Amino acid sequence: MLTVFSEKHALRDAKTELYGGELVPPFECPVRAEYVLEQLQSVKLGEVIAPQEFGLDPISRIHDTGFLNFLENCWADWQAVGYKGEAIPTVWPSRRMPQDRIPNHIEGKMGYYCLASETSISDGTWQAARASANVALTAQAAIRDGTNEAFALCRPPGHHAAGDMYGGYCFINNAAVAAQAFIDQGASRVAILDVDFHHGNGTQSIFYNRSDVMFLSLHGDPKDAFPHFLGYNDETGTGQGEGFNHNYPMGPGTNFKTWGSALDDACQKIKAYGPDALVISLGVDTFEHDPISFFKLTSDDFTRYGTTIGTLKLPTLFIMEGGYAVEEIGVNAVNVLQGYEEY
Ligand code: Q9C
Ligand code: ZN
Repeated sequence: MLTVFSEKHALRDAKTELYGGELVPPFECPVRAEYVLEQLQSVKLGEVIAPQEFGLDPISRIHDTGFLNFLENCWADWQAVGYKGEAIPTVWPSRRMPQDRIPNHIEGKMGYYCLASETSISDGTWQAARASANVALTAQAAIRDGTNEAFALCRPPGHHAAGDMYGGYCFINNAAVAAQAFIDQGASRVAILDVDFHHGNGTQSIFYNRSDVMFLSLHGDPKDAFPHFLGYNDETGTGQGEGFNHNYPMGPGTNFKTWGSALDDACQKIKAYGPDALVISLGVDTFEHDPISFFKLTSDDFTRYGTTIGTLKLPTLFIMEGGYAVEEIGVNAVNVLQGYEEY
């Protein structure tokens, strides 16, 4: 399988994550991508190429211009105020406050454009996020040009990022940008299957009123898991999009028996939808030893479900999302890709 990878992922190297009231080293760290790269090279999965530059146009199809300008300038603006630490918001437009005023001060801007404050912004974040989107778009272009499957080794991840909000370690929604590129190049329908442990709130919100992109997500029940405020199974889409959003929230301790049944159901819906392309938001934080998640998938389960995805026989773009058991992240991610190829 073709892999796209950018060394520039390493520019995303924040020193802090707000976790349990402490500032800790981020779970979403550069070594994650290095371990996945090492593993796919050691099993000789296939060619690894660097991304092309696509510019902001395909990103602007998904993200608000004000939001992208904010991301680009956030770190400079934060430093200009004289703050010493990494950029973390402290205030939000919460209930009974207007949702449409954008403050001038960086402190207010951060709250306007942020959905969760664990994710610090620092030097290089924007550059790495741009490179990550280029990785997704390069893999997407390979599929458009006739390659059946490709792996975008994206970092930072993307599925929590909405049209105008970052958070959950995500800045640009790589899966959404790639799905939109398929549509813009003539695809009638695209399905996005999100198997990351966390609900893909950003992707869901981006396509919620559309029927040309179906979104399906298997994830920890938001009653108990991040992002806590989206991902319930009664969220089925609105307007034209009604019936094109499918959530499978599952509780603590969920094993492959339960998770695999949800995947089978999702695959039936994808088959019935008949998409021209399938985008997989591939997070491997469903792993039994993941430090911030509560599913119980084993390394072998990743191979098994890769094969299930392969049985759909669709042009498939895998996009790296989460996974924080860093020692095993390479094996688990590459197992999915090898399982897919086994079919
Ligand atoms: N107690 C992705 O996997 N905080 N993002 C979780 C757990 C945020 C995960 C706190 C998790 C974000 C791409
Ligand atoms: Zn996740």
